[in-house]
Amino acid sequence: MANYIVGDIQGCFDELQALLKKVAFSVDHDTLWLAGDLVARGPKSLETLRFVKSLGGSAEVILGNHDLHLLAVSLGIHPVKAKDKTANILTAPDSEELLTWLRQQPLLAEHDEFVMCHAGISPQWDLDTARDAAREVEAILQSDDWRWLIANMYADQPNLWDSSLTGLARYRYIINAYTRMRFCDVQGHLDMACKLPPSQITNEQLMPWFLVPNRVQLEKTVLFGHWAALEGYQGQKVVGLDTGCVWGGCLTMLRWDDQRYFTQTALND
Ligand SMILES: [Mn+2]
Repeated sequence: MANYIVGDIQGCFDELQALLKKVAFSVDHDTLWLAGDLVARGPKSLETLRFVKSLGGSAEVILGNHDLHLLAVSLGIHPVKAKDKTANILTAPDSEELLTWLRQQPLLAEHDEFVMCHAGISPQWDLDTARDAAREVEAILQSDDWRWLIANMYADQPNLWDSSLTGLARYRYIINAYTRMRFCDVQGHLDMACKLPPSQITNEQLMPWFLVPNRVQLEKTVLFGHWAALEGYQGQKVVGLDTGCVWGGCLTMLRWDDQRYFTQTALND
């Protein structure tokens, strides 16, 4: 009965399988937690989606920016890019089934001791606010209005949470915080432009979201992916798990129950 958490897979299906083998993952007894971005850029996004869906209740999956982008591409809102290597998902016989399953996945998943999301938790949110925010957007993605939201989600503003935000402005902030956030300024405004590792930041006004001075302290550990340039991060109740497998790094898996890490270096395809 172990909980295994893995960062961004992005189609690195063979590396995921190698990790599961390494730990002798049991579909009947263990739970696999995946921190979003199952698809894009790596070689086997279709295989990854099919496999994770087949795990049913043994997998806890949350949505990343690439997962939402795939939904946008499926609607024709954005063109299919060859470099994403996701075109075969859209033409697969089970495409509809896979994409419907994907948009049923949450933005925030929860264990007694940790929460998991793709980019992070807004520094302005306590856990109750984070939960409510996730549930608001998830309800739309799971409804017939999902096309409207996906078509209109792309915008960098508003970049600061205000509980009085309504409609699209509110949803955009929630989606950006959960799936795209990396740096914030000292007041907690999200900065969507900078993708550098923190060590290369010369602008002292920017800091990783989890180091914003007045960030609300959460009672559970936050597990997140998305930020390959961090090359993994272990801070005070904050753990980054994206170690850039798709960029030639490795896939990282944390076994929560004994806090042991397992890694699989990128395999040549
Ligand atoms: Mn991402």
